[in-house]
Amino acid sequence: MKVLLVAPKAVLTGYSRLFLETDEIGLGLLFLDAVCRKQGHETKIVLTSAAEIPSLLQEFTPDVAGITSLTPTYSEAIRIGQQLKRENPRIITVYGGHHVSALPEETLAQETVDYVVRGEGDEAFPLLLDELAKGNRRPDIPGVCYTIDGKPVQTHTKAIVEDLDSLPFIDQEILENERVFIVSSRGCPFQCDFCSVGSFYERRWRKRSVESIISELKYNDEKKQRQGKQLTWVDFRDDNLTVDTSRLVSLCNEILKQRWEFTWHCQSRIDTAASHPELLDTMTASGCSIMALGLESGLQEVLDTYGKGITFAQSLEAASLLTEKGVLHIWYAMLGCGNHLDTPEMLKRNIEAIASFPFDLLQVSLLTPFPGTPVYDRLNSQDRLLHRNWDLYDGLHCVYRPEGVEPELMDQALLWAYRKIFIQSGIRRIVHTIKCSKPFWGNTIAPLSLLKIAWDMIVMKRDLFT
Ligand code: B12
Ligand code: SF4
Repeated sequence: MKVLLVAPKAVLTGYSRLFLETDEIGLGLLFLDAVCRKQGHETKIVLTSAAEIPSLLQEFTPDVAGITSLTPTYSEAIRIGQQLKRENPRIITVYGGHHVSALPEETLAQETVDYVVRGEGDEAFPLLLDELAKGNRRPDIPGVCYTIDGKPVQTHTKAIVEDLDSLPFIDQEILENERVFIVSSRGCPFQCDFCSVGSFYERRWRKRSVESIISELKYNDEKKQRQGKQLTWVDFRDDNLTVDTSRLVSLCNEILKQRWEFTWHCQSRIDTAASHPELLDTMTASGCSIMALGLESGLQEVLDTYGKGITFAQSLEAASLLTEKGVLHIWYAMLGCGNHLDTPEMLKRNIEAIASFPFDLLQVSLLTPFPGTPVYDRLNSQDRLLHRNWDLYDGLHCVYRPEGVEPELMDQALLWAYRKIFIQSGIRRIVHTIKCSKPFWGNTIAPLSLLKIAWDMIVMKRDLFT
């Protein structure tokens, strides 16, 4: 079959230009591309918008379109499906990703959605293609949902891959990126209030063997060498690379044995980063140079309501340990908690605590209730979601009714936080941030947007909380 794999471009509003210009074809589609090609299907992957569909169909006429989306790209994903059907009603549309997995019924209610795959598509999608090729439009495959006489079926099932080592390697060249991306494990054993990873994977953390990871690295290294290039940067896209510390030590030792010269980058939880200095030594010896971690909040009482099981003191400890070991540390923090702690006083204290935190790089967002998360279920059942304009569920707009402040104040507080963190902290912090962001220049940072937000921060002089 001819399969078009589509990543929708985000609709950019306000400050989303700063972050979402990092639009990229997610690895999920690359996995689908690899399994489809292994089955003998012809594929084409695109990052596109609904407006570009007519010209795209002149080059490639698919039998099936597999469309991915996150919450902020869901509406565009639907528009893309509508445009595809308008151009050629015979194209079968299949949707997947975090948002539609959490809301399969709502997605199937759209006339132009033929199938929703809940969970991981690596096995379910090729099975669906096989059945469609045989003319079976109502297959019985876990995770594959559709409607019969307008009623959604199979929506309680989910596809989870048991053996990650069985999946083919992805084609990294599609991304045209200096980095090589590796997913060495999937899922997360935790369930934080704000995060859709725990529920999407049903809290099932699965790992690949060290042999499988090393052979994927070798495969990419050799490919680069044949092209006269070098493997310089490996980006582990696991949600938490340090879940199984003994596997990680074996992986680091194998990387060392191969005498590779690349540096690598991962995400972790502060409790592992802060409590295992010897693990950090092994990681840095094998090339770990950047680590991203969730600070989440500067206030312990807020952290306690997020259910992550971490403390602000642990984050401070982790930051100083990482600095000592020479690892660049990137942190993610949020404003808002969707409960009684959303007050002007708490917002102010949170911003002050985050601003005084010794980060190398930092991204602050507003708490966003993504479907599938406990905070979404809570706010939805309390009827406190302001709207379902998914384009604005991007971490930069307040989309729920906080208990103690106006939503508009939350929106302004985000800009105020950046002002406090960068402008008021003085020139040393700005210089440090610019220096630390160097590895990402030209990669994920949009310079014009950065100038725009910097300008807005400079002109925003009024203290929101006085
Ligand atoms: C790497 C990453 C990024 C990268 C790349 C994004 C991308 N498009 O994948 C960057 C930095 C750009 C990014 C940005 C953002 N991200 Co992000 N990101 C991740 C992260 C850590 C890993 C993604 C990944 O590679 N997964 C591994 C692959 C294999 O899994 P997958 O993509 O989900 O695909 C599988 C299934 O979903 C399914 N599937 C997916 N699509 C399809 C399609 C079909 C047809 C089928 C059949 C199946 C299928 O099968 C795939 C194979 O198993 C995830 C956390 C996570 N574990 O998913 C957060 C995550 C996806 N990000 C999230 C968010 C919120 C964002 C931002 C909004 C943050 C911000 N404010 O800047 C932006 C939005 C960007 C955009 N334009 O939409 C949320 C999404 C929640 C939601 N419901 O939308 C997540 C889940 C994190 C979280 N803690 O909740 N992100
Ligand atoms: S925030 Fe991190 S630890 Fe918590 S559920 Fe998400 S991935 Fe797991």
